Amino acid sequence: MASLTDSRSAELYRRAQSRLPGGVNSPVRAMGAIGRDPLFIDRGEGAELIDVDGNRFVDYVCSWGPLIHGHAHPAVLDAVTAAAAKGTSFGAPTAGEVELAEEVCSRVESVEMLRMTSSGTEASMTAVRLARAATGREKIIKFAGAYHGHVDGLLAQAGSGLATQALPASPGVTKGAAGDTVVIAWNDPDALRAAVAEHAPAAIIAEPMPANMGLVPARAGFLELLREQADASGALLILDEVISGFRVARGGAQELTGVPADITVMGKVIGGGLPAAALGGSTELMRMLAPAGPVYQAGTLSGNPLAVAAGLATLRLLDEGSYVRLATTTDRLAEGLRTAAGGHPVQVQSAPGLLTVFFSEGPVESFAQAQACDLESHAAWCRELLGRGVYPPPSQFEAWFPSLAHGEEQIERTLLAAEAAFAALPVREPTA
Ligand code: KE4
Repeated sequence: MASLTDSRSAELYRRAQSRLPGGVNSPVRAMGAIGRDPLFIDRGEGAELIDVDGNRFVDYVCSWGPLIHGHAHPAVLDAVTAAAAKGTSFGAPTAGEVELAEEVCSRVESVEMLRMTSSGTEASMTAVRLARAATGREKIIKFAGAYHGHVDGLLAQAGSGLATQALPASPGVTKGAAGDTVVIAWNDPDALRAAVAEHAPAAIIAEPMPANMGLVPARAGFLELLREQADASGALLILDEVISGFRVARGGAQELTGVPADITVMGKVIGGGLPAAALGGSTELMRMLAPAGPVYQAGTLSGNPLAVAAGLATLRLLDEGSYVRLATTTDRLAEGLRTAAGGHPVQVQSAPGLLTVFFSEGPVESFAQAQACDLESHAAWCRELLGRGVYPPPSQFEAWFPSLAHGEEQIERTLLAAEAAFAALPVREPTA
């Protein structure tokens, strides 16, 4: 086992646990899913993280997606510094918010107007409220394994039978809140048709490139079926592009797949590492939001000038060449990881700017198949990677986020570490 000096992290973790639940401000950071304590980070430099003990890592979390240019990009820092020098928040409209809205609308064809929020959770919560207001209906169909933030109605898990009312997925979520949600299996056309026919929903909400059960792309024709079922039933299609937006292509998954949303949820890259998210759609639909319309929505720091500056700088650095480069880096990494795995039964599933290494004998096309992965081997492999200077997302149900700062040197280091990490694992015989 490659070891890590982590005494300062351990000391900080000890203190953190007495003041922060689980010692962290977001659960996945605690690294419980890979069987170790969290590392506390001192700074980021391009594609790399340096923790408080001075350990240096090639980073594949990159703040869970926002840092498409890597850590501390000079252009982003300059923009944020300049904005901060003018004040950090006004509670009044600014030019930057107009510019960012225009930039987003120029990229995502289905978005004619948007409302900013401070988190993806708020944006998806608002998208659901807007869909219910626009249709006068109540039910929402979502997919098992998809994550749209921690809003009560979407913290729901599949009910007992096919396409029945969902059950709370967390204590504190009421049956009432979860009961208006129907959870069905991803990539299951029959379940989708049955749920739409039975519930005539206000909306179908989906990650067009699900990355919260690990990366589990839609099977051929499935996204088109979402669009077709929404149109046929009068439901709205909400595509949650918090991860895929501005990452998999200039116009996100909708550009790559040609399947448009009625409402698009955006986040991460749009804020360049500062708190910003948004929902967008047609002018007619978005004008239902207060104060233009009756659907209430608000936020003290929505469209915050520093987050807008970071987001604008980030988006303006992203040209067509960026997406070619990010896709090439991702393909090189995915192919190299497949080779590094040797005899281990792993599936490396990838899309431009995203990949997941599933410890599975076969392709992963649903949440159930993701849950059936060899989580113990995945955890051990991640611990070995950390001991060799690579910082993977600490959960089988997350994606790797390569950035434009990941150059040949970082990829080489990653693949050497991955090969050694695989070699350090016992090869498990395929299950009968
Ligand atoms: P936030 O509320 O965390 O800004 O966004 C929620 C959200 C919405 N939609 C999608 C598709 C998302 O992936 C997320 C949040 N992503 C996780 C990582 N998979 C954030 C990391 C964390 O929870 O700490």
